[in-house]
Amino acid sequence: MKVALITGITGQDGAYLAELLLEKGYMVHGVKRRASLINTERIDHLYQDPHSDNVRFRLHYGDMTDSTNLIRIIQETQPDEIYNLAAMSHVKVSFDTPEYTANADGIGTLRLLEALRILKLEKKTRIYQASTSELYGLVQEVPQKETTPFYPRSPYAVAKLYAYWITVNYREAYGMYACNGILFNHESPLRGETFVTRKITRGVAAIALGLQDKLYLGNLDARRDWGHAKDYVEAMWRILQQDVAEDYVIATGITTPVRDFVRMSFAELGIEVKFTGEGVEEKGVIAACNNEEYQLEIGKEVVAVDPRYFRPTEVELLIGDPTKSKTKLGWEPKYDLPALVKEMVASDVQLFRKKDVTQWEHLVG
Ligand code: NDP
Ligand code: GDR
Repeated sequence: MKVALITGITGQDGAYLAELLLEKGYMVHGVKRRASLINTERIDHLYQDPHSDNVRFRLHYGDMTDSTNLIRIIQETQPDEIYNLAAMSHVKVSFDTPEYTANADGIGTLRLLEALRILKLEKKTRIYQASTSELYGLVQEVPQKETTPFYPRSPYAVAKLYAYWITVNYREAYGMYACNGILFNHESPLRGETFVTRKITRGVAAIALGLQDKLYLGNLDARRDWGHAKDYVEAMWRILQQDVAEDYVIATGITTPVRDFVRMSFAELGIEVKFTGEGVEEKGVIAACNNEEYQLEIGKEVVAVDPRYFRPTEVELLIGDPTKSKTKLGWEPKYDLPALVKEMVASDVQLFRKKDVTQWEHLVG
């Protein structure tokens, strides 16, 4: 039985990847942080009673900022594959916590690589590093591919740049099977509520159900290449199954402005939203509502711009070229953007129907 260790198992990708690896027959170990509230909601359905036989899913307390802890977990679990998904992953928040972000996202990756050397596992254990399209930052070339120069635009992206290169360096210096997946934005119903897609689908569901008045957003012009997390974790696994360790771009090749994601999400519920005005004055108003269930007045303002959500330096355009991953990994996404939007909106409508959400402002980011 193959053994995998996933850092960041409680996150969006960690949950989908754990599910995939369990389906493939792996023993899955995950690193989770101690938190004052339970933070395993995304993986609770995978929990197995440790007292039962043939347990294939185990969690270990740990943190990317704690070397000795990482060494001990790796020593205990002796993984064939490590997927390093743990990170302070919010670009805007990284401007508020730049030093911590560098420590967890940048040096954290070094800690894992060094742990493998210390434990003499550099030839046994394959390691996947969660690199990101944020490395491309200020546009140098489109579509962005493996050879496109990097120009990071946030403390998060700079930390991930270090992680990218230290992964390449350990591969070249010590012959380790260490790879970067340069993944473009990927979303799902499990996406954190403060990333723009989930913020939109939650907001749209809450507005339609009369639980929220308006959705406040930042830069509506930003364009992203959005895929589904379920497709992207399949690519992570494939990256570690090759004969030769290499880095890959994972993307759909289609880019869409944030504004269109808003339109598509409302349209999913039969609500047409029109945008008027420019810059911070831009607003989204109800132009039509073809669903009798939602009592929305024509002309009602449901989207507004709040400069609080602007970033000091922005990444305006991301569009990936997945040719290498399609050719060499045989990877092909199953979801397109309309299917993703459909699933996310339906899931949020269902969530709001199930529970009363009153405290909501603290989630908006
Ligand atoms: P999430 O933010 O959903 O999950 C991040 C995970 O990392 C959580 O499990 C979190 O734990 C954990 N974590 C954060 N800090 C630490 C730490 N110091 N020590 C241990 N664990 C920590 O991210 P995603 O699942 O969306 O992304 C997975 C990885 O892929 C991240 O590294 C991200 O930067 C990268 N990435 C994501 C993309 C995307 O579009 N989703 C695109 C490209 C790269 P907790 O639950 O306790 O907060
Ligand atoms: P991103 O994702 O920064 O691309 O990083 P996010 O969804 O946060 O932003 C995408 C774009 O939308 C614009 N935007 C807003 N963003 C947020 N969060 N909230 C808003 O209200 C809002 N309004 C407009 C942003 O300015 C941006 O241009 C994600 C993370 O998952 C990273 O970890 C990962 O590396 C990259 O994707 C690829």
